[in-house]
Amino acid sequence: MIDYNFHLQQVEDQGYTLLERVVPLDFVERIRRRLFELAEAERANGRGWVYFNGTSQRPFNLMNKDTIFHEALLFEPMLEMMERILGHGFIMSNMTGNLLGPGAPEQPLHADTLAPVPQPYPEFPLYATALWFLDDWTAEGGAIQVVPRSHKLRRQPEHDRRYPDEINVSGPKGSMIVQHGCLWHGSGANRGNSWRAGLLPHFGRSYVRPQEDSVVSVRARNSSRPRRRASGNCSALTCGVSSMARNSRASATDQESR
Ligand SMILES: O=C(O)CCC(=O)C(=O)O
Repeated sequence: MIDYNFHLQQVEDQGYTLLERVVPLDFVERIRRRLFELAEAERANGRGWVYFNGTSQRPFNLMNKDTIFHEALLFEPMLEMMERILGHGFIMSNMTGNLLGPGAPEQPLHADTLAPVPQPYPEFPLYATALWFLDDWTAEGGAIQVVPRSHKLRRQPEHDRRYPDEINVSGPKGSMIVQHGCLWHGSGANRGNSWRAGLLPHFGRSYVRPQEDSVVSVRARNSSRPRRRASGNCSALTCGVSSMARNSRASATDQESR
């Protein structure tokens, strides 16, 4: 049983919460395998977004690349947390993978509230991110670093500055961090010898600008895009994953949506 009140309180107080071993491991393995296949194919066709001196890679726009990510979008504990943080009708802003290879340096700290939003940010979150651990995340192997309670400052950190109260948030494969869109964080340096994979769905309140315009970027012929069942013609990507989830707990890949 997930204690949502506890986790929501953690997000409010600390800026993040860790849901340990919340995603079934067979689902984690399927997502991880698909992400690495996509990454390899994108490198092979020259379109891979490789960064951190070639050590790491980000497959973007995952909703357009495999329906397994539609299943991920409908993962109930994540939706429940997002609805509590962002309110009814929240939208998916983006879904990317982050594959940190051995030798990846630490990422500059930042908050996931989009740049056009003026600072100080509002007292309530406009955005929130879920980070799925597709491997064990360890301090040695590049687990995320966060500055607890920094969301209360309602601004971005200073560029390229590190802060003394920064901590690693590590945990076993299948865990998930849910974080407030104003929390300062960044991926840690990967000093290990294996990859550290993560799935990073990003969400916003119903009225904010998403990172990615899914209406345009998810091809119409990708007919299994998750739908809000109430109206039947409105994509969950833009019209509120929360109402869609409430109206149907069914998976995005069921017969109706094919
Ligand atoms: O993968 C991670 O640990 C965090 C990545 C991140 O913060 C980001 O891409 O905004």
